[in-house]
Amino acid sequence: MSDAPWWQSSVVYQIYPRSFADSDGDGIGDLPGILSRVDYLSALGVDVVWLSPVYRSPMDDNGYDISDYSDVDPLFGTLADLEAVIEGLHARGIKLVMDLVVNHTSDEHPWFQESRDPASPKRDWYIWRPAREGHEPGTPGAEPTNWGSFFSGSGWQFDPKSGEYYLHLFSAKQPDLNWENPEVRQAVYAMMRGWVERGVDGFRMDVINLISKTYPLVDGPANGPGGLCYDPSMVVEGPRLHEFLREMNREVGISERGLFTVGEMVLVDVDDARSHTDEAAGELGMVFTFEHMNIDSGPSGLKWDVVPLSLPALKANLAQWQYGLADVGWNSLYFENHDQPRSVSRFGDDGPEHRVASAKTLATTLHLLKGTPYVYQGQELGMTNAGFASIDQYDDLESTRFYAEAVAGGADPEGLLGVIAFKSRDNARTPMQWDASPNAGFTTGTPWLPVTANHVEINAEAAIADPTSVFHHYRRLIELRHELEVVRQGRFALLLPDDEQLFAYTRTLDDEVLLVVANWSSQPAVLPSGPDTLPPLDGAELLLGTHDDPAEHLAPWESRLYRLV
Ligand code: TEU
Repeated sequence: MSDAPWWQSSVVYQIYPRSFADSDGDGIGDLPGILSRVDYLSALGVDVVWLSPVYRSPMDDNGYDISDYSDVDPLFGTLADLEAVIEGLHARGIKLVMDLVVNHTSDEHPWFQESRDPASPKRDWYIWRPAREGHEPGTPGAEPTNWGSFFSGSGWQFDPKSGEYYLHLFSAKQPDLNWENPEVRQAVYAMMRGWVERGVDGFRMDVINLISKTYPLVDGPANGPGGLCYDPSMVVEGPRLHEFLREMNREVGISERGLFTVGEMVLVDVDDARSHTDEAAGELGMVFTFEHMNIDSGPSGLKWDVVPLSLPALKANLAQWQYGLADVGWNSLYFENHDQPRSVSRFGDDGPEHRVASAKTLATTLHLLKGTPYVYQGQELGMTNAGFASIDQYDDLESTRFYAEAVAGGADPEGLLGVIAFKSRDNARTPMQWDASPNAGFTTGTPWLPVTANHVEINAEAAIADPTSVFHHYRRLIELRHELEVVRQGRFALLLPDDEQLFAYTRTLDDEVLLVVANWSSQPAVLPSGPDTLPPLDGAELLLGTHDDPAEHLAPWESRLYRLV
């Protein structure tokens, strides 16, 4: 065993509490629901649970708009319920990581309410600006800059109470905190220390590379709808980001206490990631990149501009991160979360013939890379996209606002619905499929988002009972990471970079070499042999495969893990 930090040997399971398990029949998942399922997590074998926000919130963005950082929202239960979840997980050797959303608060947070008064000592806790010079405050075009919000429309909201605008990079109910103000930073660190004292093992930090803004705030290129600037490079990686992250690490004792941290970072590249996750920097354990999530986006880079996935491009990107963080820093590994569609529908083949094999092969490919893998609830079952056909079925503000704005701009509603059905965040937010009963065992009431009809077949109960299920494949991959140092720390090398069907790579530690070959297509694939292809397989030991009786060819979506001799 190396002396690497504990989280480098871990697999994380993300719970989106609203959609995981409902104990009281109100149709919304809650903490007692999570507690009732901890044995399931233990059976899967994960080491860490990342809990999306359960704090008090008006739920404009399902809890990513927080009005009280130190309490649990009654929708999800009580502080005592959260403590019971922490105990239940710890008793099974599973750690708990909380979501930390501190780029912004809710507009209903008392800090913001106070801040609306220009005479308040909290005025400077948020980012207030007067109207653009020569413009009447509150009139079209008077916003202080042309920045668009990530959720459509302007990133500025006029507050008639004080006649000024506040910045909100997300919804108007998510005002950005002013991290230049040391009182803001100290309030955040004190809150984090409070959670650590309650037994929390770390933090997933929401859009943390947006906290340092580049001043003065100025107009950017008008490259978006309505002449707004949709150029996130204006707002990421500001000049004081490293300083703030180091200060946070010190003040909360992140490195000192061995806490788990992952920073969600919009537009982060490998060099930035290395600088933030270099142990010597004293900042973060790892970051979430978005780069591989944008490979099926067109030249605009916008998520709704969908193009077919290029496998060589995806491989090149993942390899770049593997190589870039090989010696310094650490990777997070994910294909899904609560903001992304289901990977089996997006990158795999979710039809009846290939769903199981493709879900397993995506898992094989991801979990045998070097880094910390993340499983998003239901991914281990091969849950699919929601298949909504009408805009009324969607709940997520990102999807509904994009639709409204695009329809107003003259876009074809049918075309929009197709794109939204493919990419909407609600695809990941449909209720967890526990069993074949009418509400999938998620709730006894009416679920807040429709249960996917395929739960009759795709559910945890059926998966646990079937040794060939996607669930058991994940369980085995997690076990392999725990068993083999080469999976945890081995050096990565990409093979067949230009192959349109095969994803192949090796992992090497001392004289142990693992080979992963995965057919990322719904057609059979020939295993190439000869120079510059795959290493010889003579005598190789098959450690894990998706299919029985492996043949010379790979079946559609077949993947194999070999130990070479
Ligand atoms: O997401 C950050 C983010 O950039 C998203 O808006 C992302 O661009 C979008 O979801 C892709 O579809 C984080 C949280 O993960 C997300 O749930 C929140 O809505 C957002 O921050 C605001 O807190």
